[in-house]
Amino acid sequence: MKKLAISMVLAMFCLTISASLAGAADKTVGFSQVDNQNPWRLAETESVKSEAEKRGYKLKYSDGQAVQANQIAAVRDFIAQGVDGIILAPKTSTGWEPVLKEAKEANIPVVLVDRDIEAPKDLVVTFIGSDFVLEGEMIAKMMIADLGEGPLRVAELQGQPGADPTIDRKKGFENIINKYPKIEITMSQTGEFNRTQGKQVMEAFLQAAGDEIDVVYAHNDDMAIGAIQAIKEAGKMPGKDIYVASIDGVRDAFVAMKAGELNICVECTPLMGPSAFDALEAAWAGKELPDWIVNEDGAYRAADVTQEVLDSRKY
Ligand code: GYE
Repeated sequence: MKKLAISMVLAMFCLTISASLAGAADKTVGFSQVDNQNPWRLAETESVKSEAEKRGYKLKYSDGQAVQANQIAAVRDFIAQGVDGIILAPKTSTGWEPVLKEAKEANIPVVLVDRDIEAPKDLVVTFIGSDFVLEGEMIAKMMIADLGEGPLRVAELQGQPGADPTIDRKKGFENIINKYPKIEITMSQTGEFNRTQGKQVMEAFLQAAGDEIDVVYAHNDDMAIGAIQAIKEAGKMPGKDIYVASIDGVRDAFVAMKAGELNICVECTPLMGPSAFDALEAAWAGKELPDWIVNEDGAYRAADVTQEVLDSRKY
């Protein structure tokens, strides 16, 4: 009797396991990525891909090559193929409503990762990402703590135009510096969130008024790393002659901080695979989620970066 009961329990247990595995294997998820132009994006792509594999989902992956129209076409394609869920890392904050309505009509839940959009909240399950206003504010506060209340002339390297982190990282930084009349942004241009363009813009800034730049504020690490190279090539010392600040926390930024060439860096995690699939699973189970799942970010100064800190970085 006892033996029979145990084997029945065992059999049921195995059935449950194989049923849930079969459930996962049956499901297909589409992931529309903005681009893969920098290590942060590569880390995010890898996080989503490896989590899909871990949980047994089929993943359809599309690289938008930094063009929003490509991403809209990819989402439409996912809908036409009848995927069970969509993970979207949207390039810009506007222009998504029509395609998101199509997904909703097809009953396909969409989870936004890393950038938020301007659209009615009921069109998406949730937005998973950092507080970009806070990141900009943290940069400004650390800069002022290090350099004082001015006069300071800041050259700003903006991210992709119209992207949520570009808008909010600028807003956050200005929220703080606007309280200090002697701190001003004297130059500001997009470097598109990549190293090559960050370097080119910084070269132009240096040529125009190299001796009048006290600070470089880059909306992401890759542009800061490009700028650091430009500063060196112009015969100046990044981190000393010009204070350099950026956001993301990729490994290369930690290397640059350890070398004293990047002064401060605010983290912004790209490791969103696990929370993105948690959100989709909640949506499939009919559970409600908050509009925004906020990722917590740390902040670092060059002096904090020991070899141990560098070795502990996950992206
Ligand atoms: O900072 C940048 C990337 O949207 C938060 O986009 C993300 C930003 C990140 O390409 O490196």
